[in-house]
Amino acid sequence: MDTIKNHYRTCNLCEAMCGLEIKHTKTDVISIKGDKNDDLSKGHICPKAVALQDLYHDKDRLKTPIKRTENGWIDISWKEAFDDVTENIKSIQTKYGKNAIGSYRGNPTVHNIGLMLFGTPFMQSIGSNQKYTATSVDQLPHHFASLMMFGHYLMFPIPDIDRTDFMLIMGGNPAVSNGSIMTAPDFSNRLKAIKKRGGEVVVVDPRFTETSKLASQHHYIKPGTDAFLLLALIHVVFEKKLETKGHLKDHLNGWDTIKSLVKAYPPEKIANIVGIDAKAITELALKFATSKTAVCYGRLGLSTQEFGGLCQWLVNVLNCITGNLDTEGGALFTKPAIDIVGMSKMTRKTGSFNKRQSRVHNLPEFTGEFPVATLADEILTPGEDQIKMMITIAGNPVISTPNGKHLESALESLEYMVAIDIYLNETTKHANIILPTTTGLETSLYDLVFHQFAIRNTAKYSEALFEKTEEQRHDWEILKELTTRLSGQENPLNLEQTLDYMLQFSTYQDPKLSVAELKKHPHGLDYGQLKPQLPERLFTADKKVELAHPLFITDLDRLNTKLLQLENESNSAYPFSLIGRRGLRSNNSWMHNSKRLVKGKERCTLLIHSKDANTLNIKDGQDVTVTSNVGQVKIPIEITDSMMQGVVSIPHGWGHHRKGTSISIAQNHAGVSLNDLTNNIQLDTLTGNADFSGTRVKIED
Ligand SMILES: Nc1nc2c(c(=O)[nH]1)N[C@H]1C(S)=C(S)[C@@H](COP(=O)(O)OP(=O)(O)OC[C@H]3O[C@@H](n4cnc5c(=O)[nH]c(N)nc54)[C@H](O)[C@@H]3O)O[C@H]1N2
Ligand SMILES: Nc1nc2c(c(=O)[nH]1)N[C@H]1C(S)=C(S)[C@@H](COP(=O)(O)OP(=O)(O)OC[C@H]3O[C@@H](n4cnc5c(=O)[nH]c(N)nc54)[C@H](O)[C@@H]3O)O[C@H]1N2
Ligand code: SF4
Ligand SMILES: [Mo]
Repeated sequence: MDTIKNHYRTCNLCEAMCGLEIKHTKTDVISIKGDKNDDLSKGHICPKAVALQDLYHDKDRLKTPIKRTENGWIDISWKEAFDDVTENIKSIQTKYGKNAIGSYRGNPTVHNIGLMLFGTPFMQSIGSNQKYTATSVDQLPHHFASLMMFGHYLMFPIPDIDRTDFMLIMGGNPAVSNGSIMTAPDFSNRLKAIKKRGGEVVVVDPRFTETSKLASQHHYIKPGTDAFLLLALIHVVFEKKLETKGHLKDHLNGWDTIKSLVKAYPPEKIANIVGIDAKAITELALKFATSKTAVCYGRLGLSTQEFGGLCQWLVNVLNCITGNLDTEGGALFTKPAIDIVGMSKMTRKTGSFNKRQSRVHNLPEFTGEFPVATLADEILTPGEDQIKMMITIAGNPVISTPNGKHLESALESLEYMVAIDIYLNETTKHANIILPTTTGLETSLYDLVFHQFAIRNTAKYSEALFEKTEEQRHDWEILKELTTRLSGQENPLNLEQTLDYMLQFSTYQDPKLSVAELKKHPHGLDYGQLKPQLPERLFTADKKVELAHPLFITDLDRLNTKLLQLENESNSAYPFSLIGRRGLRSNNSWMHNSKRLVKGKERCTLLIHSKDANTLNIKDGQDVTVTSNVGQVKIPIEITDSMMQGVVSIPHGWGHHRKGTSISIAQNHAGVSLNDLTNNIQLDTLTGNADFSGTRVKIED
């Protein structure tokens, strides 16, 4: 009989970085449980981690390169695949120039150390400006606010949830998502602990969410109006003279500007706009400002709206003016073992904005990439620098970016496409060649990014559990091979050697860090709670927090125009506002091929309030047609009073009915794609981020 062993690793599926204890034989998983000795997660896991074994055994997963031919997909050798891809990159660049090659990198990139470390040199070897990632359908406004206020696009203030007395959660549902830009495994228990120690948690969301159920209070808000609420909260803080500069008193620019501009947003003026009464807004502001410590956390629902940039700025301002920026119990900056922010003192890579504009829609560059809103039109619009070839890496933009059908038709028109992915899915089916990679249990992991966003300073390296087969390649091996072929220079370092190189610069050297040292600590290393770091940590030229950057002040004009519009608007053609949601057993668009995760009752439903359902005369479970100005889907409804009236919700990441994919279980649980309704050119024009929270739709039976 095979011997049974225990393996310890970090789950790579979401940002929570849960420690796993996996009982296994040489080729099989026996059980996947939470690792009680993991310093950060202390035994917590969610159902997705258990499905890592399904991913490992999935028969639909690709193991060898495949090529699309007139007679369907055929297996080819790695050599043939690499030859084909490099020849096409070179010939397309010779014919049309460097920028004719577009790339899109998706979310799992950030959960994959190989893609993180070998992605940049690969991008450099292509040398194209046409770079896109999932950032611009996600956290771009956070980066924008950090760059403008703190001088570094990765300097995110992280809620100190284990010590705070008051947490205001806006546009995030961490009880399901397990937290984002806040690595805090077992968020639900940490939230309950706030209440247990006498604190409070308030959720502001158009849906009464799983997080709301655990909170002390919930306020429904009309989608897309959070910037007004934040301005009113700040207004009250100043009006009641509850502001404090605290330890940052000599390190703040723009204080008086903020104080005077918020005068225009008293709660009475914006109450109807946001859908929360003025008294409740005032009380919320008072509680926030008078709690010993407090923190406002705004996440995806705040970023992916028309004023995403303003929202993330105002979240930081609210924390700052109440003395909760860079303080224990407020929002703090991290200092993990591999400190990519700290290392920028050497590399000087602190982020950039608007150094150039996209060709078709004139959208601003951010830190070397363009907003994905323009990608389809960059492929479809003739002219110099038109994208003729796409490279997708760990991304499924047909499902995950607004107006997926438009992108689909754009991908069909390409001269050539290569996908580095594990599945033949809605996006990769458009490729000429798919280069499949190892994933999950077959890979090693060091979370370069999520240690940087964690509520404690930590380090952990996970070794691969199962050895890859002879035919398989790791992501980093594929990128390394392509980079060598394109640049003509071979990188002498492998994955562990590259990581070792970075560990030399670690903040913590007791014990001296190396991959070998980290392997001795399979439950991770904990360097304690976050500590205040300002002003030293700032990257702004004058070492001050920029509270009133002119770009935000100018963008307020756009917000004020919106205010007038909202005061006079009726949306009779599209009377409902559509938002998304996430499910505990779903991970963006790509984990629906696990039976364990998709079984049970239909989850891709349209949530609607009972009064709205009554008005429309529709019954629970009935199929309805939902139409926006870009598309239409048919979906069963689920009546629930957890929705705000006038707002409906479809979960993000479904829509696996498209022909020509090879994800058999997902195809049987297809659902519909939320992004067949959202509009690619509906944007937060300040940052270029997608605005899909609050898409206008009509519903018919
Ligand atoms: N309307 C709406 N749209 C949204 C959202 C929403 O809430 N509403 N959410 C947005 C957010 S937050 C995000 S992050 C994006 C996600 O957008 P994407 O990153 O484009 O989509 P994913 O669904 O994460 O797709 C990941 C792809 O990576 C592949 N993959 C998985 N593991 C690996 C691996 O180890 N190596 C490689 N090479 N490939 C791998 C999968 O097969 C899949 O094709 O979607 C965004 N889009
Ligand atoms: N189980 C699971 N976990 C995941 C993922 C997953 O797909 N499944 N995806 C991962 C990824 S890539 C990310 S980025 C994170 C995201 O993690 P979260 O930021 O927690 O994202 P969501 O769960 O989509 O929550 C967004 C919330 O915003 C609300 N909302 C929508 N519009 C508005 C608005 O205009 N104003 C306000 N105030 N609220 C609004 C929605 O109702 C929803 O409750 O989750 C990660 N974790
Ligand atoms: S919460 Fe996230 S990291 Fe933790 S087990 Fe679930 S998917 Fe993995
Ligand atoms: Mo995301």
